[in-house]
Amino acid sequence: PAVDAMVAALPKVSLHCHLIGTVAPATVVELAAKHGVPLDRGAHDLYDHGSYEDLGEFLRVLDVVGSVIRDVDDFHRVTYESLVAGGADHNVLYREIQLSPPGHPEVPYPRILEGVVAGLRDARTDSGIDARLVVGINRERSGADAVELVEQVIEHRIDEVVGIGLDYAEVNGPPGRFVEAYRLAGRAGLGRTAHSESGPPAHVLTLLDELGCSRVDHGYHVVDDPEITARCVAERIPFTCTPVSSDIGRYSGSGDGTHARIRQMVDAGLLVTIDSDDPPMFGTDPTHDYRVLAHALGYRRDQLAAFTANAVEACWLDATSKADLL
Ligand code: ES4
Ligand code: ZN
Repeated sequence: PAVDAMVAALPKVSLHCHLIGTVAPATVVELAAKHGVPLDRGAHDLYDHGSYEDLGEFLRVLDVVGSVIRDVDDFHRVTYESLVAGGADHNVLYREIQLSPPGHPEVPYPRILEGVVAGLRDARTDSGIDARLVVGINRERSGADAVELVEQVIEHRIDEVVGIGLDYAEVNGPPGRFVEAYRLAGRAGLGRTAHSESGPPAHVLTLLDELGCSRVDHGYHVVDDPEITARCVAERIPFTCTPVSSDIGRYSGSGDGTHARIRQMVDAGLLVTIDSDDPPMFGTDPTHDYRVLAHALGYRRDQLAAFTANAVEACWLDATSKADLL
Protein backbone atom coordinates (compact mmCIF):
# COMPACT_ATOMS: atom_id res chain seq x y z
CA PRO A 1 0.00 0.00 0.00
CA ALA A 2 0.97 3.65 -0.49
CA VAL A 3 1.48 4.20 3.23
CA ASP A 4 4.10 1.43 3.35
CA ALA A 5 6.10 2.95 0.50
CA MET A 6 5.88 6.37 2.15
CA VAL A 7 7.09 4.95 5.47
CA ALA A 8 10.01 3.13 3.82
CA ALA A 9 11.12 6.32 2.03
CA LEU A 10 10.80 8.55 5.09
CA PRO A 11 14.18 9.76 6.43
CA LYS A 12 14.74 8.38 9.95
CA VAL A 13 16.95 9.11 12.92
CA SER A 14 17.41 6.28 15.40
CA LEU A 15 18.29 6.91 19.03
CA HIS A 16 17.29 3.72 20.78
CA CYS A 17 18.71 0.41 19.73
CA HIS A 18 21.12 -1.97 21.41
CA LEU A 19 24.07 -3.24 19.38
CA ILE A 20 23.71 -6.77 20.81
CA GLY A 21 20.02 -6.70 19.96
CA THR A 22 20.59 -5.79 16.31
CA VAL A 23 22.55 -8.90 15.29
CA ALA A 24 20.90 -10.98 12.56
CA PRO A 25 20.29 -14.61 13.62
CA ALA A 26 22.45 -15.98 10.78
CA THR A 27 25.35 -13.85 12.05
CA VAL A 28 24.89 -15.18 15.60
CA VAL A 29 25.02 -18.76 14.28
CA GLU A 30 28.17 -18.02 12.25
CA LEU A 31 29.96 -16.33 15.14
CA ALA A 32 29.00 -19.14 17.51
CA ALA A 33 30.50 -21.68 15.10
CA LYS A 34 33.63 -19.54 14.68
CA HIS A 35 34.21 -19.52 18.45
CA GLY A 36 32.97 -23.03 19.18
CA VAL A 37 30.08 -21.82 21.31
CA PRO A 38 27.24 -24.37 21.39
CA LEU A 39 23.77 -22.94 20.65
CA ASP A 40 20.66 -24.90 21.54
CA ARG A 41 18.69 -23.32 18.68
CA GLY A 42 19.29 -22.63 14.99
CA ALA A 43 19.01 -19.40 13.03
CA HIS A 44 15.29 -19.94 12.28
CA ASP A 45 14.16 -20.12 15.89
CA LEU A 46 16.93 -18.31 17.73
CA TYR A 47 14.70 -15.30 18.20
CA ASP A 48 11.29 -16.77 18.83
CA HIS A 49 9.88 -13.27 19.15
CA GLY A 50 6.45 -13.02 20.59
CA SER A 51 7.09 -15.89 22.93
CA TYR A 52 9.65 -14.54 25.37
CA GLU A 53 8.13 -15.62 28.68
CA ASP A 54 9.27 -12.52 30.48
CA LEU A 55 11.96 -9.87 30.35
CA GLY A 56 14.38 -12.23 32.12
CA GLU A 57 14.07 -14.82 29.35
CA PHE A 58 14.57 -12.18 26.70
CA LEU A 59 17.67 -10.86 28.45
CA ARG A 60 19.08 -14.40 28.66
CA VAL A 61 18.84 -14.69 24.86
CA LEU A 62 20.54 -11.30 24.64
CA ASP A 63 23.35 -12.63 26.86
CA VAL A 64 23.88 -15.54 24.46
CA VAL A 65 24.22 -13.15 21.53
CA GLY A 66 26.65 -10.98 23.51
CA SER A 67 28.76 -14.00 24.34
CA VAL A 68 29.49 -14.88 20.68
CA ILE A 69 30.78 -11.39 19.82
CA ARG A 70 34.36 -11.88 20.99
CA ASP A 71 37.03 -10.26 18.90
CA VAL A 72 37.67 -7.00 17.08
CA ASP A 73 36.48 -8.46 13.75
CA ASP A 74 33.20 -9.58 15.33
CA PHE A 75 32.48 -6.09 16.68
CA HIS A 76 33.42 -4.61 13.32
CA ARG A 77 31.03 -6.97 11.53
CA VAL A 78 28.00 -6.61 13.80
CA THR A 79 28.33 -2.83 13.89
CA TYR A 80 28.59 -2.64 10.11
CA GLU A 81 25.57 -4.89 9.57
CA SER A 82 23.56 -3.06 12.19
CA LEU A 83 24.18 0.28 10.49
CA VAL A 84 23.91 -0.70 6.82
CA ALA A 85 21.29 -3.49 6.54
CA GLY A 86 19.62 -2.49 9.82
CA GLY A 87 19.79 1.27 9.32
CA ALA A 88 20.81 2.84 6.01
CA ASP A 89 18.67 0.37 4.04
CA HIS A 90 15.67 1.79 5.95
CA ASN A 91 16.67 5.39 5.26
CA VAL A 92 18.12 5.84 8.73
CA LEU A 93 20.45 8.81 8.23
CA TYR A 94 21.88 8.88 11.72
CA ARG A 95 21.92 6.46 14.65
CA GLU A 96 23.04 6.63 18.26
CA ILE A 97 23.59 2.99 19.11
CA GLN A 98 23.79 1.65 22.62
CA LEU A 99 26.86 -0.48 23.24
CA SER A 100 26.82 -2.63 26.39
CA PRO A 101 30.35 -3.64 27.46
CA PRO A 102 29.06 -5.74 30.40
CA GLY A 103 27.48 -8.03 27.78
CA HIS A 104 30.97 -9.02 26.59
CA PRO A 105 32.80 -9.77 29.84
CA GLU A 106 35.78 -11.38 28.10
CA VAL A 107 36.54 -8.46 25.80
CA PRO A 108 38.50 -5.45 27.09
CA TYR A 109 36.65 -2.17 26.50
CA PRO A 110 39.35 -0.69 24.20
CA ARG A 111 39.12 -3.78 21.94
CA ILE A 112 35.34 -3.40 21.75
CA LEU A 113 35.76 0.24 20.72
CA GLU A 114 38.38 -0.65 18.13
CA GLY A 115 36.04 -3.01 16.29
CA VAL A 116 32.94 -0.86 16.66
CA VAL A 117 34.68 2.29 15.44
CA ALA A 118 35.97 0.41 12.38
CA GLY A 119 32.36 -0.68 11.74
CA LEU A 120 31.13 2.92 12.03
CA ARG A 121 33.74 4.13 9.57
CA ASP A 122 33.07 1.44 6.95
CA ALA A 123 29.30 1.78 7.25
CA ARG A 124 29.60 5.50 6.66
CA THR A 125 31.87 5.01 3.65
CA ASP A 126 29.62 2.40 2.05
CA SER A 127 26.15 3.74 2.88
CA GLY A 128 26.49 7.34 4.08
CA ILE A 129 24.95 6.60 7.50
CA ASP A 130 26.47 8.57 10.36
CA ALA A 131 26.48 7.14 13.90
CA ARG A 132 27.67 7.66 17.46
CA LEU A 133 27.86 5.44 20.53
CA VAL A 134 26.05 5.41 23.86
CA VAL A 135 27.69 3.17 26.46
CA GLY A 136 25.12 1.13 28.37
CA ILE A 137 25.41 0.38 32.07
CA ASN A 138 23.86 -2.93 33.18
CA ARG A 139 21.49 -1.84 35.95
CA GLU A 140 21.32 -5.33 37.43
CA ARG A 141 24.92 -4.85 38.58
CA SER A 142 26.13 -2.67 41.43
CA GLY A 143 26.56 1.09 41.54
CA ALA A 144 30.31 0.48 41.96
CA ASP A 145 30.41 -1.54 38.70
CA ALA A 146 28.71 1.37 36.97
CA VAL A 147 31.27 3.85 38.31
CA GLU A 148 34.05 1.58 37.08
CA LEU A 149 32.53 1.44 33.59
CA VAL A 150 32.14 5.23 33.41
CA GLU A 151 35.76 5.60 34.53
CA GLN A 152 36.78 3.38 31.61
CA VAL A 153 34.68 5.41 29.21
CA ILE A 154 36.42 8.57 30.41
CA GLU A 155 39.88 7.00 30.34
CA HIS A 156 39.38 5.81 26.76
CA ARG A 157 37.44 8.84 25.63
CA ILE A 158 36.84 9.11 21.89
CA ASP A 159 34.62 11.49 19.90
CA GLU A 160 32.35 8.66 18.79
CA VAL A 161 31.16 8.03 22.36
CA VAL A 162 28.61 10.75 23.07
CA GLY A 163 26.91 9.49 26.21
CA ILE A 164 25.82 6.78 28.61
CA GLY A 165 22.63 4.80 29.12
CA LEU A 166 21.12 2.34 31.59
CA ASP A 167 19.74 -0.99 30.41
CA TYR A 168 18.53 -4.42 31.57
CA ALA A 169 15.67 -4.99 34.00
CA GLU A 170 14.43 -1.89 35.77
CA VAL A 171 12.90 -3.95 38.63
CA ASN A 172 16.38 -5.22 39.48
CA GLY A 173 18.11 -1.85 39.28
CA PRO A 174 16.34 1.29 40.48
CA PRO A 175 17.82 4.44 38.94
CA GLY A 176 18.86 5.91 42.29
CA ARG A 177 21.61 3.27 42.50
CA PHE A 178 23.52 5.02 39.72
CA VAL A 179 23.73 8.59 40.93
CA GLU A 180 27.51 8.51 41.36
CA ALA A 181 28.21 6.99 37.93
CA TYR A 182 25.94 9.54 36.27
CA ARG A 183 27.52 12.47 38.14
CA LEU A 184 30.92 11.32 36.94
CA ALA A 185 29.64 11.12 33.37
CA GLY A 186 28.03 14.54 33.67
CA ARG A 187 31.26 16.13 34.88
CA ALA A 188 33.00 14.62 31.85
CA GLY A 189 30.47 16.25 29.55
CA LEU A 190 28.81 13.00 28.44
CA GLY A 191 25.16 12.90 27.40
CA ARG A 192 22.94 10.93 29.76
CA THR A 193 19.89 8.80 29.11
CA ALA A 194 18.35 5.81 30.93
CA HIS A 195 15.62 3.25 30.37
CA SER A 196 12.39 3.53 32.30
CA GLU A 197 9.96 1.14 30.67
CA SER A 198 8.00 -0.55 33.45
CA GLY A 199 8.83 1.85 36.25
CA PRO A 200 6.60 4.48 37.84
CA PRO A 201 6.57 8.17 36.87
CA ALA A 202 8.75 8.87 39.92
CA HIS A 203 11.60 7.09 38.11
CA VAL A 204 11.40 9.72 35.38
CA LEU A 205 11.92 12.37 38.06
CA THR A 206 14.96 10.49 39.40
CA LEU A 207 16.37 10.34 35.87
CA LEU A 208 15.99 14.08 35.38
CA ASP A 209 16.87 15.39 38.84
CA GLU A 210 19.38 12.88 40.21
CA LEU A 211 20.97 11.32 37.13
CA GLY A 212 20.90 14.48 35.01
CA CYS A 213 19.37 12.72 32.01
CA SER A 214 18.49 14.89 29.03
CA ARG A 215 16.31 12.16 27.58
CA VAL A 216 14.39 9.04 28.63
CA ASP A 217 14.29 5.63 26.92
CA HIS A 218 10.64 4.44 26.74
CA GLY A 219 9.18 6.33 29.74
CA TYR A 220 5.61 5.14 29.06
CA HIS A 221 4.44 5.63 32.62
CA VAL A 222 5.15 9.36 32.63
CA VAL A 223 1.59 9.95 31.42
CA ASP A 224 0.24 8.45 34.65
CA ASP A 225 1.34 11.67 36.37
CA PRO A 226 0.00 14.90 34.83
CA GLU A 227 2.40 17.12 36.77
CA ILE A 228 5.54 15.26 35.69
CA THR A 229 4.14 15.10 32.15
CA ALA A 230 3.63 18.87 32.11
CA ARG A 231 7.17 19.44 33.26
CA CYS A 232 8.58 17.12 30.56
CA VAL A 233 6.49 18.94 27.94
CA ALA A 234 7.77 22.31 29.16
CA GLU A 235 11.39 21.12 29.21
CA ARG A 236 11.06 19.30 25.86
CA ILE A 237 12.38 16.05 27.34
CA PRO A 238 12.64 13.44 24.57
CA PHE A 239 11.12 9.95 25.03
CA THR A 240 12.51 7.24 22.75
CA CYS A 241 9.53 4.91 22.29
CA THR A 242 9.71 1.44 20.74
CA PRO A 243 6.22 0.35 19.61
CA VAL A 244 6.94 -3.23 18.52
CA SER A 245 9.43 -4.28 21.18
CA SER A 246 7.37 -2.82 24.01
CA ASP A 247 4.15 -4.26 22.63
CA ILE A 248 5.65 -7.76 22.52
CA GLY A 249 7.25 -7.19 25.88
CA ARG A 250 3.97 -6.91 27.72
CA TYR A 251 6.12 -7.63 30.74
CA SER A 252 7.06 -3.97 30.39
CA GLY A 253 4.00 -3.20 32.45
CA SER A 254 2.67 -1.13 29.58
CA GLY A 255 0.48 -4.04 28.54
CA ASP A 256 -2.60 -1.85 28.51
CA GLY A 257 -1.33 -1.09 25.02
CA THR A 258 2.00 0.48 24.20
CA HIS A 259 0.48 2.05 21.09
CA ALA A 260 -2.24 3.70 23.13
CA ARG A 261 0.36 5.04 25.54
CA ILE A 262 2.40 6.43 22.67
CA ARG A 263 -0.72 8.18 21.40
CA GLN A 264 -1.32 9.61 24.89
CA MET A 265 2.27 10.85 25.01
CA VAL A 266 2.01 12.49 21.60
CA ASP A 267 -1.35 14.07 22.48
CA ALA A 268 0.09 15.42 25.73
CA GLY A 269 2.67 17.28 23.68
CA LEU A 270 5.69 15.23 24.72
CA LEU A 271 8.69 14.99 22.42
CA VAL A 272 8.34 11.39 21.19
CA THR A 273 10.74 9.51 18.91
CA ILE A 274 10.18 6.07 17.37
CA ASP A 275 12.67 3.24 17.45
CA SER A 276 13.18 -0.52 17.29
CA ASP A 277 15.17 -1.44 20.44
CA ASP A 278 16.33 -4.93 19.37
CA PRO A 279 15.02 -5.22 15.80
CA PRO A 280 15.57 -8.85 14.71
CA MET A 281 14.92 -10.15 18.20
CA PHE A 282 11.44 -8.63 18.07
CA GLY A 283 10.86 -9.27 14.36
CA THR A 284 10.97 -5.60 13.50
CA ASP A 285 13.10 -2.96 11.78
CA PRO A 286 13.02 0.86 11.58
CA THR A 287 10.51 0.89 8.73
CA HIS A 288 8.26 -1.62 10.47
CA ASP A 289 8.02 0.37 13.71
CA TYR A 290 6.88 3.47 11.81
CA ARG A 291 4.50 1.35 9.72
CA VAL A 292 2.95 -0.26 12.80
CA LEU A 293 2.13 3.16 14.25
CA ALA A 294 0.76 4.35 10.93
CA HIS A 295 -1.64 1.41 10.94
CA ALA A 296 -2.44 1.23 14.66
CA LEU A 297 -2.92 4.95 15.28
CA GLY A 298 -3.75 6.24 11.82
CA TYR A 299 -0.68 8.46 11.73
CA ARG A 300 0.04 10.02 8.34
CA ARG A 301 3.17 11.42 6.83
CA ASP A 302 3.20 14.67 8.82
CA GLN A 303 3.12 12.91 12.22
CA LEU A 304 5.69 10.30 11.17
CA ALA A 305 8.00 13.02 9.84
CA ALA A 306 7.53 14.84 13.17
CA PHE A 307 8.98 11.79 14.96
CA THR A 308 12.10 12.15 12.84
CA ALA A 309 12.27 15.90 13.50
CA ASN A 310 11.94 15.15 17.23
CA ALA A 311 14.83 12.69 17.01
CA VAL A 312 16.99 15.32 15.31
CA GLU A 313 16.24 17.69 18.20
CA ALA A 314 16.86 14.93 20.77
CA CYS A 315 20.15 13.63 19.38
CA TRP A 316 23.54 14.49 20.80
CA LEU A 317 25.16 16.00 17.73
CA ASP A 318 26.21 19.64 17.82
CA ALA A 319 23.85 22.21 16.31
CA THR A 320 25.70 22.48 13.00
CA SER A 321 25.72 18.71 12.42
CA LYS A 322 22.03 18.54 13.35
CA ALA A 323 21.21 21.21 10.81
CA ASP A 324 23.04 19.18 8.15
CA LEU A 325 21.21 15.92 8.92
CA LEU A 326 17.96 16.24 6.99
C1 ES4 B 1 17.04 -4.16 27.40
CL1 ES4 B 1 15.37 -3.76 29.47
C2 ES4 B 1 15.72 -4.06 27.83
N1 ES4 B 1 14.72 -4.21 26.96
C3 ES4 B 1 15.00 -4.43 25.67
N2 ES4 B 1 16.25 -4.55 25.19
C4 ES4 B 1 17.26 -4.42 26.05
N3 ES4 B 1 18.59 -4.46 25.88
C5 ES4 B 1 19.17 -4.24 27.06
N4 ES4 B 1 18.24 -4.05 28.01
ZN1 ZN C 1 16.14 -0.47 25.02
